[in-house]
Order: sequence, then structure tokens, then C-alpha cells
Amino acid sequence: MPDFAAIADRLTEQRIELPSWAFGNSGTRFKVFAQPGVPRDPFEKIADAAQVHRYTALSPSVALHIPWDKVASYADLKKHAEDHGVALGTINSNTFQDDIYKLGSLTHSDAKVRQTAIDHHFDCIDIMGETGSRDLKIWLADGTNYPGQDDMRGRQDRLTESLQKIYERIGEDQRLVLEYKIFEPAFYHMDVPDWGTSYAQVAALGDRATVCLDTGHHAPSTNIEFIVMQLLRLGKLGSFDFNSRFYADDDLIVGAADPFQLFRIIVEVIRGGGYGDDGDTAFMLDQCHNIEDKIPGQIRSVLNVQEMTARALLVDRDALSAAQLAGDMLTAHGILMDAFYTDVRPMLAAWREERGLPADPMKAYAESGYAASIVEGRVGGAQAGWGA
Ligand code: AOS
Ligand code: ZN
Ligand code: ZN
Repeated sequence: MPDFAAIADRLTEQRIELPSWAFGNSGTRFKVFAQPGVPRDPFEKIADAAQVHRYTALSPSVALHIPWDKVASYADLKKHAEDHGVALGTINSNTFQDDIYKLGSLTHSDAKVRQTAIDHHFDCIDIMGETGSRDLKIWLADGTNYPGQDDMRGRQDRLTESLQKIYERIGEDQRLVLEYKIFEPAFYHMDVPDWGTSYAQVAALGDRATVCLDTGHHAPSTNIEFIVMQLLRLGKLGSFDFNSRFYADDDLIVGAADPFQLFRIIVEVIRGGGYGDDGDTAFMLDQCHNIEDKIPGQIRSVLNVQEMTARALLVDRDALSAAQLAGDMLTAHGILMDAFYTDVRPMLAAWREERGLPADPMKAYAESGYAASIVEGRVGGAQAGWGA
């Protein structure tokens, strides 16, 4: 197995984008437990996200969600982010919260509704111009609840047409990233339910259209790392929405439910050339911290990704290939497991200290007094929440 020192520099290539919505209040359909000190606007969300980067150097950008993060001046928000040491990242569109989208958005049978949804994406693209964002991420809630409710083929054809119009609007250096999801909010069929559909749609658009893989959007027992391998092989793995799930789209802390799955995914990312400076697969989190503290929740998440990345980088590739070619499956499997079972935490603590970072970012944040300062300082005004 390679020495940790041999992979230390590659860890500096790690960039994990944080979702602005992770810092606002969130909950289930049963209850939102408001937390004291939660941001009241996008500026405060950025300030909180910057704390994660400050203690870990892992999360230099923050994804925005429109209209939840609508502000009067994106130039001001960009400047504010830069002043806090982070950048604005992916712009997430939203065609799932307005009444007109009850029966669909980009797939709707009514051209007026489709145009409203397309116009929203045009607004997002304008915002990307101001924020300097590369990626427009589209996740559609479109689908049906009952067999026969609508014509699935017609909806797919309309989706192609709508996406084409949006794709034509993005700049040369920008990308359209289409996320898929097996179910929810629609329960009979989703218009983009799987990577194959997302791939077919983006392949028809062109080179600057890619797929977003959200780790919580598959059927239980799906081999997600196989999908990672295939999309990288096809040059279409644009980004990840990382999170953990036990049941469905749980949006829990990445690496909490199944660290081994996270390891296997990152092994394939590295194998496929998607990691760090080698590739352009964006690592993002898509999580909600319903009951735990939000900033430590995000710090824990990026550390979990870093730990599994370090273990994945430790895989002895040459020995693995040799064992695979020799048909020596148990040796091959053992090589992978040796890397997985390596406790990299002490090495990462030293790695941080060498770079002027706290050895234990969770502890450093807890001792910083920031949590108390936001509870004291953020009085008055309404807290931001999932959906606002
Ligand atoms: C929804 O399930 C998706 O994961 C999307 O990425 C969504 O845009 C995000 O969760 C914020 O709403
Ligand atoms: Zn997602
Ligand atoms: Zn999701």
C-alpha cells in the first residue's frame, strides 16, 4: 500500500461544495425544529458556510438555490462570499414549489407552463453570469402518481425540447447538470428517474451537459459505484450530490450510513479520472440537518468525504491490477479492504497541522465561540428555512 506521504499532496486537490440550504432550518413533513442562530438571509448562510472552509480548507464554494437565495445584488453576495474566503458555486433551479407546476414543469403539456419554467432557468443563467458560477443544476419534481395519468412518452419529448432551449442559453464555459431521482414527489413515475434517462437527455444536448448523481436517489441495493464508473467512462459525470440514506432520500450526513459505499464510490471516481485536478466531476453535499447543529454537521460531512478519499487514494493500484489480471480475486479484494480499513484519522490530523489548520476541526469550531455569537447576534427577522 502507498505511504500516506505519497498521497498527501493529492488531498490538497479536494474541493467539496456546500449547499446553502444546509444552513437553514429544515425538517420532515411532520415538523421543522427551529434552531437558534440560524441564518436569516443568504448572506448569513454564506458566513456560516465559510466557517466550514475555515477549519477544514475543504469547502471553497457554496451552491445557491433560486429563489430561496434570491438577493437584490448578486455582485454584493459574491463580494461578501469572497470577503469570507469562499466563492459562489452551482446555481440550483426550482420548479417544484409553485402551484402552476402541480402537473409538471419542463414536461408539462401546457406550453405556457413550460415557458414559465424555461424562463426561470433563463433567470438562473443570468444569475450565473453575475455570480461567476459554472454549473446550472436542474432537478425536476416532474412525474405522475397514477398509471394513465399522463403520456410518459409525450412528457419525455417535451423535456428534450425544453432542455434544448435552456442549453442553448448557457455560456461556453458553463454546464447544464441534470439530476435524476427514482421517486418523490411523484410516486408512479418520475420524468428523470435514473442515470440512463439523465444520460440520454444530456447526451442529446451536447458536451456541456452532464449528469448529477445524488447518492440518495436510487433503489436500495443499487450498485452506485457502477453508475459512477459508467458515467465517467462516458465523460458525463458532472457532479455528485453527496449524502447518506438508510431508506430513501434521507439527506443525512454523508458517510454516516455506509462509509464503505462512500469509499467504493470514491475509488471509482479516482479510477475514472474524476478526482481533483484530474477531472471535472464536482463534489457537492446535498444535505439537511434537521436535528443536529448545522455547521458541525457540515464539518463532519466534509471530513467524512476527506477520510474516504484518503483511504481510496491509498489503494495499491499496481498490485490491484496485477491481482485482477491474474484472476486472484481474494488478493484483489484484500488489497481494496486493506486501504478501506486503514484508519487515516491521525495522518489527516497531522496533514492539517502541517498546513496551519486545526488537527481537530470539530473541536476547533466548538471552541471558537461562533455558535454562541450567532445565537446572540441573529435576533429579529425570520430564519431561513428549506423553501425560503
Ligand atoms: C431533490 O431531491 C434533490 O436532491 C435536489 O438536489 C434538490 O434541488 C435539493 O435537495 C434542494 O432542494
Ligand atoms: Zn440532490
Ligand atoms: Zn434529493
